[in-house]
Amino acid sequence: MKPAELTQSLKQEAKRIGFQLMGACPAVTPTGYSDFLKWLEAGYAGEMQYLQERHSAYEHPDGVMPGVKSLLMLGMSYRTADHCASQPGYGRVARYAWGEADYHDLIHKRLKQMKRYAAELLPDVNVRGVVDTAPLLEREFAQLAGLGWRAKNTLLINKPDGSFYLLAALLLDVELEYDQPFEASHCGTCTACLDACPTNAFVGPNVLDGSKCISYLTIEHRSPIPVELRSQMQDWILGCDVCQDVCPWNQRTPESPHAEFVPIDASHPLELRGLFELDDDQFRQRFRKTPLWRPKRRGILRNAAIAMGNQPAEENIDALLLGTNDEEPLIRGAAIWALRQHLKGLDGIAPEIEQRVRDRLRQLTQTEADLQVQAELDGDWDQPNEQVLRPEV
Ligand code: B12
Ligand code: SF4
Ligand code: SF4
Repeated sequence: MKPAELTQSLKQEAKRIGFQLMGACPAVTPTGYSDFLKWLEAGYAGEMQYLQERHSAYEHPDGVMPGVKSLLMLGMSYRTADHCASQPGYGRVARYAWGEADYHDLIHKRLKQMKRYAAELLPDVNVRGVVDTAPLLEREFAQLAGLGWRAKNTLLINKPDGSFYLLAALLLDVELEYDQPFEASHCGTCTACLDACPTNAFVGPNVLDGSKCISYLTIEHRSPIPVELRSQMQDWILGCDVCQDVCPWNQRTPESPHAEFVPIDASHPLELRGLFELDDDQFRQRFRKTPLWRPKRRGILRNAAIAMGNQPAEENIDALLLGTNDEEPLIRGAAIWALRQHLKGLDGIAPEIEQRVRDRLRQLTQTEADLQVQAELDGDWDQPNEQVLRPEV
């Protein structure tokens, strides 16, 4: 089968099974590889060791599949509804995670279909489908395959359909008919994404300090969130959409045809207080198949406490007090921080409730054994005459 005919058939099949963007490019060393190494060197990957550990595999797609000659780059649209206004006790979840299913499962299922289809066309072909986790700069290959440009917010934007697309790649050991790379940038003089980022995570246009991005902090970062970034995280508890929501190219993007991305009420936004009542098993049962499973119970409850600390309300306090009792130190620490934010930020808090909070914090200074959690109790509690007793450790 000739490359042009094969490519055409593969693209048609990809469209039929639910991808909206498709383009082909050769398997080459990505031009951004040396910048990728600089990016790692600068520490912008934070705790994402998996990027550093496989840095040499990014040099060429044969680090993902030996013998690869071509890539069919694919995009799946996930835009459905819009974000709801935030309110105390609720946390915002990034759009890609609103539905019931994890997009990796959705896409993998279709990549397997593509693999079977390619084998029907060419029985000896070697094919591998990847999404997200392989050492491949997906946005760079998507640009090479003509799907759009890498924008100032570092994401791939399609003209005219915007950036609410998830990317995937089908690697093949045969030649395809290649699309023209997308050479132009359509960001122009706009800097809306750079200006709007809540944590100031952009070092400059096209360069993101991943370790400051809310998406990283809420999903990938496993330790306590750096204190200086907590207030800036607003009410995001999984991912962040700010640098895409403000983008002019995303104002009229088509709706995703995939029902799996339509928000289930519970995640749009997510009610936070009830989460503190779920034990490990209950949490697993509720979230195991959803994108909220990735940070696990400890990550989601840490994020929930921080979101509540950023929007103080008397009704949060019982849940946060429960959090200070949790077996998981990460959750106890975040709940303590959030309660302290309530003491600072809640006007007109009922005196008996304030007393309960202070009593609990004081009690914890006597009993808390974990050093990181103890550190959350350090310092004054914004009460000039407060006597905080520290245990002798
Ligand atoms: C690690 C990762 C992250 C990290 C780092 C993000 C990043 N921008 O790299 C974190 C956790 C922060 C993240 C967040 C998000 N992610 Co993410 N992420 C990835 C992943 C797995 C790897 C990306 C990677 O290799 N980054 C490494 C850096 C080096 O890449 P880079 O930004 O392109 O870096 C270039 C520039 O810095 C540049 N550069 C130019 N000049 C200079 C100069 C210097 C000195 C330096 C240092 C660099 C430099 O060169 C570098 C190489 O090209 C990809 C999937 C994949 N395998 O590609 C998904 C992916 C990029 N993520 C995706 C999404 C959807 C998101 C979020 C929107 C999720 C959310 N809603 O919360 C946010 C968006 C944040 C943002 N503005 O980027 C999609 C993007 C789809 C699209 N349309 O572009 C991808 C492709 C996943 C997928 N399969 O669809 N993500
Ligand atoms: S996802 Fe949010 S925190 Fe991350 S770069 Fe974009 S605006 Fe900033
Ligand atoms: S907001 Fe403006 S600068 Fe940022 S990606 Fe969109 S067009 Fe480019």
